[in-house]
Amino acid sequence: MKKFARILCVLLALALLPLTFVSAEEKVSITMWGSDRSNMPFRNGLRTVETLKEVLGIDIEIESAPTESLDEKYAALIAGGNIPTVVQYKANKLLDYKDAWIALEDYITPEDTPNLYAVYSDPDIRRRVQDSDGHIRFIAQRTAIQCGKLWFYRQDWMDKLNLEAPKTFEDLYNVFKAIKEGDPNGNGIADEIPFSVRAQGDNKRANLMPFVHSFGVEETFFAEDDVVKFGATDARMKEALTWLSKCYTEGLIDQEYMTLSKNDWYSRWTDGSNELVFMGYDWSAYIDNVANLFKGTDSTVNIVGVPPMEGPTGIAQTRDQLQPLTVDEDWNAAIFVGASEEQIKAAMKLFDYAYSEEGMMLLNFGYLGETYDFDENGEPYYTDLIMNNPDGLSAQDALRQYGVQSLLTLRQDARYERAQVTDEVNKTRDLYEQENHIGPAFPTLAFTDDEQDVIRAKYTDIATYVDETIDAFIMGKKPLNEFDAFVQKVEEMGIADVLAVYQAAYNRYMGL
Ligand SMILES: [Ca+2]
Repeated sequence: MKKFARILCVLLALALLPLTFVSAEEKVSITMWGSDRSNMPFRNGLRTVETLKEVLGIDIEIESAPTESLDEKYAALIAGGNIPTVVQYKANKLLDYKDAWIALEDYITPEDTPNLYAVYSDPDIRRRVQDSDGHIRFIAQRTAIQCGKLWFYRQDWMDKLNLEAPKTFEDLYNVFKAIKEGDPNGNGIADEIPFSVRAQGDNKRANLMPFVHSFGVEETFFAEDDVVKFGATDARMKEALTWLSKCYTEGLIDQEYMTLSKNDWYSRWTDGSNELVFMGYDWSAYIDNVANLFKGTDSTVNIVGVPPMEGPTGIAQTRDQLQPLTVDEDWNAAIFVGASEEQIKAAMKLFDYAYSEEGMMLLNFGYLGETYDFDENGEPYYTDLIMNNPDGLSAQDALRQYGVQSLLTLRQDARYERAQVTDEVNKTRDLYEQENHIGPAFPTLAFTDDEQDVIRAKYTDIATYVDETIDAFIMGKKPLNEFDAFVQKVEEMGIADVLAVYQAAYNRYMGL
């Protein structure tokens, strides 16, 4: 933070220099920093970026930050002081440096940015981007659907072993056992892996833990009757961990759930001959991705989406679903305080365009007559170039070659989500949304500097300790009769102080 104060001094000094006027003909240039992923490119030369430059009459220079160790790259960017006009990152990481970004609320107006205004004047949206002092410091991606991730399994194996669809965790345990012992892949070896997930995100067990939601808790913070609680040490977590640990130690859950890459996970489903996995949890489109792995080798395979299992009190929910704004992801855009007024306006024009109908079509569907067309009902559909890509790319990868749905802050469209996937995926997503299988998600909160100090001082160590201990419980390295000692240690480490800070931020968010 001290380093940053020095940057500000330099900026102030620069501001006092005589202004140099540019000719009216000269285009405004903005620079944008953001995460560049192999499957989600954010680079100069992307076709959508070229189109945006042309349509908006601004020069856009992208500073790609390869996605590996993005946190360190972001810290280096801030410390280096040579900060681009726009920086895209996770909301909480941006708000770690509140002074670095301009307040945007005065730039979100019906006249200048009508498309942003239409969205951000909604109080439920506004509170999701509002900082602890009431300012808006970033523009976020607007999502279109709620159901993002879900469970799916091999119905053909269920049929083969004459199993009934499980409803409860006890049923699911019994199904896992039957799969493990029933040899549905027919090789005479008990090599089946009843439940397997790939390691994902900062929390490597992100695709395993949603099982605990049906027990009524979340892994970390959640609210119950407006009281903020800590899930890891809740008595209900002990129940959930008992079930997970039983499954893991009996070999019903993948022994490598912490480390499995996407490709290794895929080859567990099938490597062309051996088929090991029964059930998984991932983004809904993975129902199709996984089914496609069997194309040409096994036509009997039938991957279906399944609702969450029912917990001890009858809850059957997953809570880690999409929010109206994805503030936890890498594409929230803030504007650097060192930007000129022209650059600020140009950046806001770009964001506003991304939220407009025209910009939304460009960034969700691409190019009319090339990547998409309209059917007789006026609904857009992707052309064969995308859906049956000649280079064998998945629909999503084919689109992203064009810079469609790349890491630009944008407004997603439900038609994009529906047009890309099979009826099975759409059916399951509808089931989750319509039959109350999506539980209340805890909001991403904005903290004051003082509150952040408490979190840094106390919660950093707690999070590390909890993280390791939960895995030790699941893997049977630590018996669950040590759960109470674990709870006590977390209390000694100061979880009550952290909860007080979360409660204060939560109350601000809720207007309590
Ligand atoms: Ca077998």
